[in-house]
Amino acid sequence: MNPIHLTASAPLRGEITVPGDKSISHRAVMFGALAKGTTHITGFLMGEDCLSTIDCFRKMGVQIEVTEREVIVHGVGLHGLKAPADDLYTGNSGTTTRLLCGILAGQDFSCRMSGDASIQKRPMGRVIKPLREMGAQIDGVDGNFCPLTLGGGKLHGIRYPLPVASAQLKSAILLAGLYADGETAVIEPAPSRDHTERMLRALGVKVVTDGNVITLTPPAELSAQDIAVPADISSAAFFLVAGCIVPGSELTIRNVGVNPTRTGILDVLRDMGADITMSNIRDGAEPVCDLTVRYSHLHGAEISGGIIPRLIDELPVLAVAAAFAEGETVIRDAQELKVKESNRIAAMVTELSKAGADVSETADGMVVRGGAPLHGASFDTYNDHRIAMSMAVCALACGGESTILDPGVVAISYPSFFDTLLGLGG
Ligand code: SPQ
Repeated sequence: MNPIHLTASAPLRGEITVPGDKSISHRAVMFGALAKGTTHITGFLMGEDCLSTIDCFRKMGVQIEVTEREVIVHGVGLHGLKAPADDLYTGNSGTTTRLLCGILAGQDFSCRMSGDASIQKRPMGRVIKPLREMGAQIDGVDGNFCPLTLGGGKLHGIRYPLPVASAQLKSAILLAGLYADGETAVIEPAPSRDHTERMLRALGVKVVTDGNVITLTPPAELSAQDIAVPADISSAAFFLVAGCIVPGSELTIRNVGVNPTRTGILDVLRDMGADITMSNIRDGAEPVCDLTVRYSHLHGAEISGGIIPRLIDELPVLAVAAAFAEGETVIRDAQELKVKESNRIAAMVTELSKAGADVSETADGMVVRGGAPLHGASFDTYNDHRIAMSMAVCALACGGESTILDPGVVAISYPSFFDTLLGLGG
């Protein structure tokens, strides 16, 4: 895709719906494939990452129909997956790769799995270690990187303290636990997104959360349930920040998933002085509401500790908010950002500096001294969807023209991002 040019934006106004939640879309296909019966998924995210998940399950013999309205997964049951004829390719998707490790650990066939250049740099040792303790045959390059080789094994339950607050690691262990001969428990250092637990419960699996301990009892089967995927708060985040920093803006984002393990962005933006209101709140398998944001005078904040896993993917765009906020924002305890699709700390520090922001990298985060006017620049995207969208939001409030190089990477999680922006007057 050609570079995109952006100039300082007119006020952003209107109502939008952002695409379906990426984390829930992946899990809907995975759990639908392992269930007995047919799963109809509405609101599915047609982003490249979720299409990688569909592709992997098709290669393992699962029939998946994609129509304009819904995705239909014809479940094969817990023990119905077939050995793929080719290697499984997970593209750019950490969620597909790590959750599949858990599922493949329990199969009675062997296969290889890999992804793109970014996936081959992301740490898999954190998943390999507990799965081996459960009895799985799994290895990777230097014991840590893709391509991974996975072979079946007889699994037994473990009680495992997670070294990092990671929903992918937690989910991989719980998914392997579906195939174990006893209970599996994970102990979280801080709460991470709990979609796996909620969705498995809805499919009839006994998953008990007691404080920071989550215990799964292996079921005989999962029973299929239709799934309505809410809009992704991680995608809404770009418009929440854009609404705050582009003068005169007022916009509403409809039907956003506001699971409390994902709403750290709302807490921090409000703490920074953002005018954000929730309406039309509905409680279901996942709570949803409409979010309205108005242009706000932001001030700096400290973002650290237990809130970090609740906003880990929103930190790049929060760094943009910080650059337009009066005073200092300190982000700590966010070293996990270094092992995402790119090193998101280094990427944001470099790109915000190009716009003239006063920002410095620290060992586990960054310090942003905001409030001075920023100017347009040519921004790199590091082949990372969240960096591309964060810098596009930044460009809307910079003076002069900016360029987003390689903007096509937004297709990983939000293919229509630039169309939505244009529709709002951006
Ligand atoms: O799937 P992937 O590539 O890891 O995607 C990211 C993202 O920014 O879209 C992270 F790079 O989201 C992760 C998130 O950071 C999705 C996720 C999940 O669905 O379980 C959990 C988080 O990762 P982790 O490592 O903290 O568990």
